Amino acid sequence: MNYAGEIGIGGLATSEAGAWAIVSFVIPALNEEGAVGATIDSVPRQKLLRLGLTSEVLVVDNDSIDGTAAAAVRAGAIVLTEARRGYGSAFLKGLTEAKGNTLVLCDADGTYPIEDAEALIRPILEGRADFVIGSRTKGGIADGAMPWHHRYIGNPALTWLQNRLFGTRISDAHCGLRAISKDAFLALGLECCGMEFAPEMLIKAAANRLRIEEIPVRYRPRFAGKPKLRSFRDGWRHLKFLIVSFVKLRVIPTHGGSGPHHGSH
Ligand SMILES: Nc1nc2c(ncn2[C@@H]2O[C@H](COP(=O)(O)OP(=O)(O)O)[C@@H](O)[C@H]2O)c(=O)[nH]1
Ligand SMILES: [Mg+2]
Repeated sequence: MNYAGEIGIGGLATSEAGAWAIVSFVIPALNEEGAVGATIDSVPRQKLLRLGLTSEVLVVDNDSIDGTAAAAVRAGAIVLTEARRGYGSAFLKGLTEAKGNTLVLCDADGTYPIEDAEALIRPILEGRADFVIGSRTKGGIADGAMPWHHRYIGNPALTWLQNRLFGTRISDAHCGLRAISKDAFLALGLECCGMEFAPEMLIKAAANRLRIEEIPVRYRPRFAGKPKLRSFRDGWRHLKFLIVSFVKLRVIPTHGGSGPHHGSH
């Protein structure tokens, strides 16, 4: 869907159906009481409104034992509860419920510059891309934001393998700041409930020949709280997922049978 011609006419952006274009921010949160409020506050809702875009913020909680949900409501988000545990389940719930034609995926920990969301969604709004992923490798990583073994070993190695196996050309496969059109999200048929959701999205985006664009994003230390992903367990799961997906795509092509290819950027 292309909103380019619709933005800037009297400041209004309308969808093909005549409704206002909506951007949905979907934020999974597990015990993020100390960071979720400030993360929601940094969503540039007024700035988007000036561009004619209305927005909603959906926080998806599944098993927090702290005051995450209350903090999110106080900051003005809609809080959804997902019974199935997991990072992927939370995203699947939020992205499915989202009303927006453009969906932004972000952590609840303050690490991503969600205040710059306009740059992230612009390629989709202008009809140039279906899926936009941030790159912390290109945008810069502040001291203390990422453990050295993620920065110099795990992330580069898994990103290299992702590109090698699936023909993507990205520089930061683990970046959690992403945007996708609702239509493209629905076309992918994502189903992973755990952390494999992140590579599944990339693999299926390539297999479905989505137009993928990468933009540099800065990465900073968490506002508060602890990381939920565990380096070695999740790194290993990610590696297994890439290999199993590669084998499956080669043997049983899915979603139009396109298989791995060299995506356009
Ligand atoms: N609802 C929900 N959110 C989760 C779950 N696991 C992780 N998250 C959230 O997903 C985001 C990414 O996790 P995070 O700990 O920041 O991982 P890191 O960025 O790789 O260190 C954060 O906002 C977490 O609170 C989960 O099982 N359920
Ligand atoms: Mg995080």
